[in-house]
Amino acid sequence: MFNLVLFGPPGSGKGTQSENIVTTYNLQHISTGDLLRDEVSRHTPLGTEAKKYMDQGMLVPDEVVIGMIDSKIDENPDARGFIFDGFPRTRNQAESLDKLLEFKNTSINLVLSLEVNETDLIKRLVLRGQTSGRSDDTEEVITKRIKEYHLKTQPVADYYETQGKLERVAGDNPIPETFKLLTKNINKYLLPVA
Ligand code: B4P
Repeated sequence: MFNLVLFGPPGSGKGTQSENIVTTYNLQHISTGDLLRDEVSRHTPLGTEAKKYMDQGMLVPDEVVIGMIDSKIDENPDARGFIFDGFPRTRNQAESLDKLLEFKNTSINLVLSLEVNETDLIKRLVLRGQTSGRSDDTEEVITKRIKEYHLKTQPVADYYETQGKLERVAGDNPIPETFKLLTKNINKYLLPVA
């Protein structure tokens, strides 16, 4: 089994690149952002709780997100591997993921960190906000999300760097070029199927 974490600030292209990686390598995609938005749109108790944090640009509490990941892995016992998109976002989430995977006799193989400057991140997300209808894609909330990223999520990169699993990839090129850079790293571990 091959498990990949796609890491980076809001708007760095994690969701965008995951779509291509999933088809190229036949991996199971787990996006905590998508899972949370699905809960919000179905007005579940979890979604109602999560929305309060998301609308303010804050991270949803760890227990909520970790529980979702656990069930998603169990739903896909025959997966070739998983791509974790937008998770882990705190050191606590990263440690919990390691324990969870160890219990399932597997582990994280590679962490690809998409590096994009802050001006481009804001531009991309404001642009997406014009059509996405996402309540967290306004300039005010985006600024808070980036702050939250620096405070709570960036330490996750150090956590994986210490384990020798982190590779930094330039994320400010056009989408196909960024994809090529990502595949260069993944191909060292896994052959494409498409
Ligand atoms: P996410 O859904 O993970 O969203 P994101 O940070 O906006 O996204 P991403 O990096 O995937 O950007 P994308 O490809 O879409 O999180 C949303 C919220 O959910 C969080 O703020 C938090 O509240 C909550 N949450 C999620 N996971 C959590 C966790 N683990 N713990 C706690 N809370 C959690 O790209 C953005 C835009 O840029 C798109 O419009 C795209 O077309 C464009 N783009 C992409 N690549 C480009 C490129 N190379 N050039 C130009 N534009 C590009």
